Amino acid sequence: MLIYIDGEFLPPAEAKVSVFDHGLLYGDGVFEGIRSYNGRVFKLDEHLERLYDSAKSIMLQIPMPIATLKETVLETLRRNHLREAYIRLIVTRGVGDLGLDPDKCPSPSIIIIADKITLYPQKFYEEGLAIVTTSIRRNYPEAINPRIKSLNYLNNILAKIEGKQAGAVEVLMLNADGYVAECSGDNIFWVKKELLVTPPGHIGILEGVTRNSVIELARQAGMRIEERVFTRHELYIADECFLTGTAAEVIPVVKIDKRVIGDGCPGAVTQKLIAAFRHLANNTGTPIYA
Ligand code: PXG
Repeated sequence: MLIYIDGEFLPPAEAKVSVFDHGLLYGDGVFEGIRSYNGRVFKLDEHLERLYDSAKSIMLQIPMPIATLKETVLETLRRNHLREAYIRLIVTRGVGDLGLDPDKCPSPSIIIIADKITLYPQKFYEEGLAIVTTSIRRNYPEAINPRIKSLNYLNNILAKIEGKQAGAVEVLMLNADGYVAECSGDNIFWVKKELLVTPPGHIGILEGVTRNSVIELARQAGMRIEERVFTRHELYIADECFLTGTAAEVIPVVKIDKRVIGDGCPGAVTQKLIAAFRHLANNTGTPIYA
């Protein structure tokens, strides 16, 4: 495996960052998780745009134009002879001193790791997930905006830990006001009587690339879709529920806090969107090997 780090392609044992990197010291940096399917990178421009937006929001200047970074992601995949891959793109604040001051970090680091993808068990897609609500609230947007995909993921990790203790694969997070926000690493949707609903960006969620693709697919299929605020009550009484994320794609949810959703099986709308998403992912994207 070859990892891109600041202009070089290095084997894992040599791909190292300094203990003074503020990405390590403070979680000061941004990242993206990207997939390639069938030799093409899915929604690469959208992921890159979100990376540069996240960086801009934290006043981190990515030391490479977007077009060059795009080409470097593709080159990393080529050097690793990958067609189906999970790509982790990371930009850290870089090396500074032990203080917080980001101005003492003159050169941000860019890291690209491309590896084979580990898929979730097929069983999850056929039978659906049981999720639970965590007591850990999603970050308050005026503290750390969840729209920033930063290296500071402790909010999500604490939620994940609680979910695992309850035996759940994913965990539902509410925002500080008690409205449904998202899961630890996935966005959430529900369906009732032909209407598809997902929380709006402003309540404090990561606006997922998969989420946005699913909204577009649903619109193309002529579905009615609303981005609006809702409570868990509406989830409990929904006909269907599913999650979206780069790793999970579209995955059904059949139980939330021990309430059975709909008839307890992945619903028709969910199944239709799973198929539509797979078709899109396998037939679009930036070619790795032109
Ligand atoms: N919400 C959060 C909080 C996320 O971290 C998503 C939604 C889905 O966004 P995309 O753009 O992927 O559709 C994410 C992204 C993992 C893992 O290993 C997952 C994410 C990030 C880092 C690791 O499961 N999810």
